[in-house]
Parts: sequence; C-alpha cells; structure tokens
Amino acid sequence: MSDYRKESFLALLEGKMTRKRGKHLEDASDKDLYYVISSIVKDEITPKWLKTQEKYQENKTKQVYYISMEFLIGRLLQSNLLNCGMLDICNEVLKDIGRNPEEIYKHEHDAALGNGGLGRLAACFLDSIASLKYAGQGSGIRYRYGLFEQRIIHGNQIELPDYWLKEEYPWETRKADEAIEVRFGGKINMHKKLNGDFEFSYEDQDKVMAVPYDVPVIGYQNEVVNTLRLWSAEVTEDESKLMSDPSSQYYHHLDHSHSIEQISGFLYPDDSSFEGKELRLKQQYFLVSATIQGILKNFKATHDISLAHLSEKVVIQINDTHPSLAVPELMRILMDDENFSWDEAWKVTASVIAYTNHTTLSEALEKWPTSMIQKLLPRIYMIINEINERFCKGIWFDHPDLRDKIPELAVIADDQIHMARLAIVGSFSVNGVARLHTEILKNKEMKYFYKLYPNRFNNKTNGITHRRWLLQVNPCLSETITEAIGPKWIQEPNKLIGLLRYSNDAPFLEKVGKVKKQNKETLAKLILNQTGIKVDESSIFDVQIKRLHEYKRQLLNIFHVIYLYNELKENPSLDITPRTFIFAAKAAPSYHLAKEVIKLIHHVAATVNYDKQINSKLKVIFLENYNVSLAEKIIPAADISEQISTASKEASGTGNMKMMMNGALTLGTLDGANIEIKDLVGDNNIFIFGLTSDQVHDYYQYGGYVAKDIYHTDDRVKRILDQLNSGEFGHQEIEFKDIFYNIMYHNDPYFVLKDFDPYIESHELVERSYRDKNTWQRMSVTNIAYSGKFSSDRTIKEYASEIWKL
Ligand code: GL4
Repeated sequence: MSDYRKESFLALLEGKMTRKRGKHLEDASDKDLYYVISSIVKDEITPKWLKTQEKYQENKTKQVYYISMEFLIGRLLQSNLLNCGMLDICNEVLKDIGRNPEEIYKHEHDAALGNGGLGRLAACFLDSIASLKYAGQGSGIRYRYGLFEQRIIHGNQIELPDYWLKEEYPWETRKADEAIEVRFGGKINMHKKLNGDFEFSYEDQDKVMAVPYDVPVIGYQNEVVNTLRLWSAEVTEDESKLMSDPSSQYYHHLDHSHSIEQISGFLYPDDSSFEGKELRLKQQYFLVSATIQGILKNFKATHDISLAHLSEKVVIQINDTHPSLAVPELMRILMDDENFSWDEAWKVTASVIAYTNHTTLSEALEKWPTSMIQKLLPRIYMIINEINERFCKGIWFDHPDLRDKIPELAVIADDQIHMARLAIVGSFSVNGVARLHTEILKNKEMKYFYKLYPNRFNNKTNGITHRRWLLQVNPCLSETITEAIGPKWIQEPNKLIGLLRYSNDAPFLEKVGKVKKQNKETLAKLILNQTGIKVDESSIFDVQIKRLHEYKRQLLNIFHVIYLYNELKENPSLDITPRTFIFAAKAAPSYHLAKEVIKLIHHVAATVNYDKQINSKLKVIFLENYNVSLAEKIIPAADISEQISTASKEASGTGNMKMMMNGALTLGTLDGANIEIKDLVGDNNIFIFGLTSDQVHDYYQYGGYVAKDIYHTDDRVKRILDQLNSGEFGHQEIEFKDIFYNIMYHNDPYFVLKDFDPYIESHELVERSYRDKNTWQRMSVTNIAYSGKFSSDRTIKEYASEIWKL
C-alpha cells in the first residue's frame, strides 16, 4: 500500500472527524469512526453516482427495474469500501492508529428489509448489476421496522422490534422533490367517449405520498453507481396542513396519518406463507404504483418517443408475485392517463414485465379475495376482471383442448384473484430459480400455462455475489486463492476453476486447511462469547443456517444429533470424530411447529452440552438472531453445509452456494440447486441422500408412505420419538407432543422418518471422509473451484441477455 494513499486517507479521517463529530481522532469512539468513514465513502461515490445517472439519461440507456418487497442488504460499509477500492487502505490506516476495523463496522445496524433467500437474492442481484455495468434500479419499501430481532428465553423464541432507523442511516438520501402520489379507494366514474370507448375518472380517493429514499449501489471498482430506491409512506401536504388547522378534527387526522405511515411501517415476517392482510395488500400496491409512476415519469423526461415504445427502454422484473399488481397498474396508467386503447396498453404491458417464481409451496401462493381488491383498488379490480375475461375467452376460442382447465387457469376463480396467474398472463417471461424448480413449474405446477405459452418459461439458476460472500467475508481464503491462480477470478469468478490444478498440491491444500482452521477459531470465540460454551475447534463444524421451516427439516438434523447422543450414552468409548452442530434460524412469529423445533434444539443442546460423559465429542450450538452479519461469520468456518430439504420443496437455496464457495462440503438432498452443485463437483465431492423429487411427488399423489411403520420397525427412530414424549428433553412429558403428533398422526408430511436412515448413513460417510485430512481438503478445494458458476454475475448475465435484452 503506498504511504501516500495512506497518508491522504488519514488526513481525510482527521479532517472529517473534527468537522462532522467535533472531535480529534484520538478521542473518537468506534461509532464516530463508523459515521465518518461512511461519509468519506459517500463523498467518494457521490460524483460517480451523479455521473452514472447522467450517462444513462444522455445515452438513453435501457434500464431494468427490479421490484421487490424485500431487499436484505445487511451492512454496507465494508462492502462499499471494498467496491470502491478503499477497504485495504481503510483497514490499514485503522490498524496504524490502533483501532480494530471489525469493531467499527459492527456499529452499522443490519438493514433487514427481507426475510431470507428471496430478499438476499435481490441484494446480491443489485451488486452484480452494478458490477457488470448494467443500468438497473432496485425498487422496494423503506420499512421502519425490519425483520424482528430474535431472543431465546428458555428455548422459546421471543420477537423484539427491529427499529433500525433509530440512529441516522448514512447511506440513504431523501428525495422529497421526487415524491409521488399513490391513491386508494374512492369512486370510479365512467363516461362514454365519441368513439364509443369508455373514459374513467376517480373521486374521493385516499391519497398517500410515496417519498423515495435512495441508497447507492456501488459497482466493483468500475465507476458505476446505481440506485436502490426505497419508498416511504407519508401524509400528503394538504393533509398535514389540515392537521395544523385549529378548526380541524385533530385526532381524526392524527389517526389517519398514523394509518398512512403504517403502509411502510414493518416488514411482514413470514418467509413462505401467504397471509391475506389488507395492510400487506396496501404495501404491495403502494410499492408498485409509486415505482411504475416513477418509471413513466423518467421515461418521458429522457426519451422523446411514445410510451408505445416503452419496452425498448424499460424492463420490469418482479420478484415473486408480491409486485404483480404492476400488470393492472401499468394498464391503468396507460389507458386512463395516457389515452391508450386496451389493446395498445396490453401490448406495452405484456412486453415490459417479467416474472420470477420463487416457490411452489401451496401455502405461499398469493390469492386475494376479490372483495378486498374491489374495495381498496376499485379501478384495478375492473382491469383485472377484464384481463381475466379476455384471457378465458382466448382459451375458449384458441385452445379448445384446454377448455376444461379454465377453472385452474383463470385469474379470478372462487372469488379470489390468483396473483401467480395474473403475473404469468401479464408478462413476457416466467422463470424459475434452479433447473429442477423450473422443470416442476413447467411439468407440474404450471403445466397448462406452459402449454399455452411454451416460449415464456425459462430457467435462471440463482447466484450469490462472490464479492461479499468470498472476497469480503473470507479475506484469508481469497488471498490464498489469489496467490495460487492470480487475481483474475475476482472479475471473472469462473476462473476459480483454475484451482483444480491445485487439488493435489499438498502445500496449497495445507494453506487452505489452515485458513479454515483460523476461521473456525474465530467462530469458536464468537460462540463462547454468545453462549458461554467452548467448542472443540478441531471438531467437524456441521452447519445448518436458514429460516426455520418444516420443509427445511431442521428436525431431521436434530434427530440425528439425538441418535448420536444415544449411541454415545450406550457406548461412551465409541470412537467418533468430534462434531459441533451449529444452528441459526428465525421462525415466523405465528409458526407454532417451527418454534417447537427451536425449543427442541435448545433442550437437546442443554442435555448434550452439559453431559460430561460425552460433551468432548458432541456439542450443539444455537446462535440467536440469525441475520446477514451473523451468516458472514459462520459461513467461512463451515465444514459441512446441511441442505436437507424434502426434495422438490426448496426452489433453489443460496446458502448452499455461499458455503460451497467457502470450502464447505454439502450434505444434501436432490433438491433445488444442490442438484446443480452435485452435477459440477461430481458424486465424490458431495454427500447426497434421500428421496428424489419424483418419489416425493408420487407419495403425495398415490400414497404408500406410512410413517408409523418406520416408528415400529426402526428401533433408533422409536427411541427418539419416545424420548420426545417422555420428557427426556424438556421439562415435562407433553413438551414436544405437537412434533410427535405431526409425525405419527399427520403421517410425517415432510418425510423426516423416511429419510432418516439414508441421512444417518450419509453422516457416517462424512465422518469417515473427515478422518482423511488430505482427501477432505481436496474435496473442499474442488468445491471452491466449481463455485464460480454460482456467482450472481453469471445469473445476472443470463437475465440481461435472455430476458432483459440490455
Ligand atoms: C425462496 C426459496 O425458498 C429459496 O429456495 C430460493 O433460493 C429463494 C431465492 O430464489 O427464494 N422463495 C421464497 S418465498 N423464499 C425464499 O427464500
């Protein structure tokens, strides 16, 4: 590092510290430093931000708008420093002045504007779009409360509000002059025009201001700065004037303004089940209407061509069905404000919007009661109705073979609006997020739509940004890689494949092994700090971190732990490789069974960790409040990545990719992107077990699985289930009855017992493999080498060339 650059960074730091915080550097707290460094980054990138946006305007560049109810961005300081090329210098200067960079970066509150994979994917995509120099914007909601903070008390999950905006958020810029009015409710008037068409006007609507807060999205050392625009709901100016009028009904207005601000009040904390709350519908329309109005405004300001050409300059990707009101909203504006005919408006809409499906879980399907939409969005309802009628007529006349399928295809059926159907009908592209998932969409879940629109369906296997998930979180591994194959992999992650040449190179393997050991030591310290439990750093770190859901089968994992515990109790001198099982997971607040599993993990941990006879061989750790920042600490230290969902249920998974990229070996089912990982690394470099997606499908379809039979025939299984019932884990016999009942009397809907035996066998193979350090390290390096494919840069290039045509 040149001394000159260091000196000038130090001078900046000193200058800013006195001006901004009124302090000398030596008196600055870690928090002062956090704010001052953020402000240095902002100064550095603001001219580039302006320039990027001006260039898009001047060149009339085609833009992609990624609309999502979730952006799980986590902390930004470190990744912003990295992307603008200042991370090394900043770290060095901080160390020179005796400060610990980690302690400083910790002062940023995680922006948890998302639940899990879907929201984190959106954040990775923004990073790749900017790093690949594409013109793209994210559009989301600036929730005042992000995903709840999790505390565990006696094994029970308690949710605390996440008021992340308590202190200034340095990355956002409020753009009050770009606020947009969004309207709800009201009366619709129809007038017949001379040409026979109808004209619509609205009366008595409730008005809400959508105020944008822009967050910069910095490309990796390439001068590009894109925007994530987060909308905040506020009362309109007229409304706030009324509030200060002494003759007005003050409390009425106060109540009203409170209900408006609620629209961007909090993130719904459920990852994958639909809750038909009116407030959620308001959030969705608020996001969509503000975004689309903004897009059209910008289009008109930039281009001198008609809106009929919108698709030449704009593409809108909707992240799952949550923003699918984009379809009728764009229709509404084109027809009612821009005087397009239905056909003209439809042509534009259906060539601009593209839809990504992220799940086939039926409980996640969004279906709004028609009455709710009719009341809240009367004009939107009329448009959806018309879309539905035209669509159904089209099937009747053009696809007689599908006539009897109309009830399964109709956008409106059983007094409900089926949002996935609306999204498919109103878009030009429908994609799944991993090969298997897309095949399931085409051949099962959406097969009649696939018949109607075979060319609309396509696959885009997910990815993760290797800049955050390797370069930033695992600097020592990154350096080791660069020493071996040079730095080109950072720009072109596929170049990681060059590591294959080193998979038999003993000194290289040793270095990689050493880095993993260091990362495990760091995590062990964190575990000790958080839980008071000391774990064996040479044990296998077996990691399952993700939302808690029955289909993800944390239950299968903890059953295996109980099995090992039972084996060791029976034979304490059993020679097993010591294991540390690490869990972290939030359960949706209303998801009872998921919370029971969290409790079970804690009770098993309490039994195992304090049993002197065996606790040198087995530890169970549950790390509280899983979020992006915690993931960044755990992932570099993982040996085994547990990806054990019931086959067909996990659309893709992205944690699997993050851990693979950091050298963990996958222990998983043939589900989601696990299959693509396996295809790349080969059967010898992954541990695969369990039912296939087809087998699972057939059991659901034709029956033939009886969980109780396994209980009665497999002693290991019987023992575990009886332990749940006997109060061995927990305080009383009834503690885990709901888990027991679900398996025995609801016939184990996620096949935990069915996959138990192959899972145990796979674990035994893991254990044997780990004993051969050399083989293990070779497998680990093979995984890193092939992980380049799972960079979101690859995914985004595919979106850009095959869907967005940027
Ligand atoms: C999810 C899927 O469950 C997950 O497999 C996938 O990786 C992610 C991103 O595509 O989307 N769908 C929903 S809903 N939540 C998810 O995390």
